[in-house]
Amino acid sequence: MHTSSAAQLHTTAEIASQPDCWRRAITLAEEPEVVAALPAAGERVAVIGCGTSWFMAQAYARLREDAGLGETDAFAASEFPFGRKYDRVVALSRSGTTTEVIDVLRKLRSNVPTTAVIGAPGTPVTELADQVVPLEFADERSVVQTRFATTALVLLRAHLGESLERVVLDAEQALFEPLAADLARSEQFTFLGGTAWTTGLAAEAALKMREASLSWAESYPAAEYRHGPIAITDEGSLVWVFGTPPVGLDLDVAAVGGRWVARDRDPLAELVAVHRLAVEVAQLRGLDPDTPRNLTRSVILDGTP
Ligand code: F1P
Repeated sequence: MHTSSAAQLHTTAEIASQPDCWRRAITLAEEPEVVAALPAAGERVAVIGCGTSWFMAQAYARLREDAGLGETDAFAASEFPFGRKYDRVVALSRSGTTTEVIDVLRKLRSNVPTTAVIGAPGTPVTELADQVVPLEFADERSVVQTRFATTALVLLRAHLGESLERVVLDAEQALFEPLAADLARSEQFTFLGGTAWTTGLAAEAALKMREASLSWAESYPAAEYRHGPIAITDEGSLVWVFGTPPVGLDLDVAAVGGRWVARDRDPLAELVAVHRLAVEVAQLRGLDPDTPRNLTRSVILDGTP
């Protein structure tokens, strides 16, 4: 099978463009129309998405709530609890065409204020949402999402009031630092969220490994790892933590033969390192990350008008 070199892939180019996209998002977060479209302090908010966008929703929801800005839930769009009362629903969608997201926005119309953060303007999600924050500069040709998702989360983090310049520098470092050669040869990948908001990032890291490289990849809150998942760890396992790990977990992983990775970098920048790892593992296995097996850029189900 012919595979492109990493340098020729859309996926690789999009991964490498993340620091530039993040800088644009940080600036955009200060625009008055963006500030007006995103949740105000004190609002009770639900954030929805599918796949990668759901995991970014999880990370944002926990960050917003922990910042004291209001109760914030995250849901896979397919599981939205219509019986609950929210002041605003935020939808994340790169494509703007995902059926489950469209269904929620259609049902909420005229009842709850909605905001969509999207990659592709002029799509059904932009027509259904009351307010739209377009990030078309971060849209992607790749099926496997990288930069749209992280750019949306940077925008949302900036809107929460975080200062993100160091995060961008961390991402630049994650792009240029060589990946240890043995990481890509792991047989099994476990990603852990060291702090509540990073569990969504860990889930996204595992999804990236599955989508791009067909790897056996799992994710958990870090403290849950001892409650069962440790059973699968052996000499072929990589255990990678995002954020601060529980004390002693590194020793527990080492004791069962796993390779432990924990770095003092912003967890979103660590996700960039996993993006690179996913491409590297795919290529080692003779796969083309630009044409992932069984996936499409957006899931559009039959019957979607
Ligand atoms: C998100 C998504 C991707 C997934 C797949 C289908 O869609 O679920 O995360 O990798 O390719 O689409 P979107 O609503 O963000 O466009």
